[in-house]
Amino acid sequence: MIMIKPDLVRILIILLLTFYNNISGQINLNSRAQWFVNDRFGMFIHFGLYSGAEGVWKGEKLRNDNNYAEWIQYRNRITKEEYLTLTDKFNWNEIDPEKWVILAKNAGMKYVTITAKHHDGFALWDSKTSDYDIANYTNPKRDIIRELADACNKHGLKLGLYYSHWVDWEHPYGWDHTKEISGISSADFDKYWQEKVIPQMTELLTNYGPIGMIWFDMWIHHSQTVVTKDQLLQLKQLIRDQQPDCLINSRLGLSLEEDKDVDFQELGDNEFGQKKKDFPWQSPATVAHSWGYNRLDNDFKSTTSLLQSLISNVSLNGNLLLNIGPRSDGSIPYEIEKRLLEMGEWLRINGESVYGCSASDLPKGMNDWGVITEKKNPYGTKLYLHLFSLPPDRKLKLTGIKSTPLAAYMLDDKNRSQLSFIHNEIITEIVLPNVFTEKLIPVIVLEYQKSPDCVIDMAAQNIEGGYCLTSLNSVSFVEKNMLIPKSRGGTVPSYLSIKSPIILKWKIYINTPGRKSIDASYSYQGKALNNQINLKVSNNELKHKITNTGKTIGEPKSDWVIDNFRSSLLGSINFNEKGYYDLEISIIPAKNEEIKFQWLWLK
Ligand code: FHN
Repeated sequence: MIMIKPDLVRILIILLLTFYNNISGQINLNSRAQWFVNDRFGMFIHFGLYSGAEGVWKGEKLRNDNNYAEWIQYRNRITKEEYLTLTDKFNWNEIDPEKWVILAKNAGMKYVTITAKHHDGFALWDSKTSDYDIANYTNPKRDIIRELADACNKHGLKLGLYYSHWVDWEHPYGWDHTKEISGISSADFDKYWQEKVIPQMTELLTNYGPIGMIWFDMWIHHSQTVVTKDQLLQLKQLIRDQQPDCLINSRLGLSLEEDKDVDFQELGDNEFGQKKKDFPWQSPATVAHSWGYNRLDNDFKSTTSLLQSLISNVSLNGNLLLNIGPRSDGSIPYEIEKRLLEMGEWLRINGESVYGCSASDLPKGMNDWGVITEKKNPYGTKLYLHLFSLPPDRKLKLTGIKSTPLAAYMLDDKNRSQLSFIHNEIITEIVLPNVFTEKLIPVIVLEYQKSPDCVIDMAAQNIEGGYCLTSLNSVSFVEKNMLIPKSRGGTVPSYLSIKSPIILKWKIYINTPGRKSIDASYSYQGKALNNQINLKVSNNELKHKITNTGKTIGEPKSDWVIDNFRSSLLGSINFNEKGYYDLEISIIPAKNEEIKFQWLWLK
């Protein structure tokens, strides 16, 4: 029998991990952020005095429809003295931050970021800098940050700290938005900065062990605020000096162009990714609307849609930071806890398709049935197809991959029973099981010998086996100002505004030859009779006259008259053989009157 020395095993593991890290998909990140792009999913906690108000003050609801309960002091104009009476509402015997960490762990989250100090200026730790802290109002003294740090340590999660740096409603020289009326001198603001921000941040960075990230807030660039670039650089340097491995989010307030030394980009509240980015990024999101606990906020997103947000972000190289707002007794609203546990259940079985995954090379939305994540390892590459919708014929068509998979199976199938599939040039057609054991989002694994070759400029077949050809999946360049977004609540769809002749081209792959019909959807409000659409594919041509499409009612009984978008049959064309086809249309407005082109539909 061959004995392998433990040291050798260690070296082999390190080599393997190094190799793994080097080939992992996402580039343009520093080594500090490696864990972040691996972990993908974290918990945000908004907890503070506002949690005791629950979004209502003296019987009056929060004075803002966004339900942000943590803003109640500012919105409802509550004095500091009155606001402090909220401390009586807290049940300190019940509040146990370890329970939040356990929930995060069970939800499949890998890091926790808590509001150490939110805009109200109240510190959740025993701060030596200010008495406006939790230790001063609890007996025995509590230090939520210490307790959370210990719990994170115990359960193997990373700790992040939210710190509201330039907005502070407590300090006389911190910023609150009423100062837009009174103004504040830069000397006074700097007093706040040097007296409160720098010493408090030093406490957080030196007393609580390793901090995974400091989460700054407000999305505004410093040039539009009271805080200066120098102050932000001072703060950033403090973090780099005290905790070189700690990540800093982009809401610090320096643009990535002026200072590249920020570790990841934080998108807007509940803003999700739209396209693949190599630089690490994250969406902070809520389960309903409010961040702090608000008892009137009950518009909860479903578990499936929360999972879709997470997976879609990962499919574009992004993370999700999902928020809980504990009550003043520390409990988590059932609706939120339930969804988090269901997400955890899904991740326990399917997490392989999220953790350590990155974007595939195929563009977002190319395949309309769901999203794809990718994982490279020393033995090959796996693609994970997340099915958000199911094709009616149970045959899933993946368009855009040239390589033939070695294997296809459901991720939740321990036996890895092979799914049958046919691969045709750039379409992999997979026969789906009749019944899925996974009820929320089934995942198909496709294994490849190496990173699969992709063709990204194709218009894919959609779930119904047709092709919806728009300016977005065409290979032609179109001026940005011609792309008109949807309006009037989506009753006017997005379209391409055409006032002079234009040619649009698409590339498609036909895998089931035969006669296909082609429709076009457009709106035209003029009177000319010789507006033209000419379509060419292979050696065939179709000509169509565009006529006035009239008006319609967007919303019944609300005086909502909009331009009608009508779909017209252009004709049919025989596609004799399997293969690639170039399809082109010329749209020719007769009198430079606008034609609003929406799509072609080929099936
Ligand atoms: O004003 C805050 C808000 O209260 C909450 O903390 C969110 C979380 O992203 N950030 C700010 C608004 O963007």
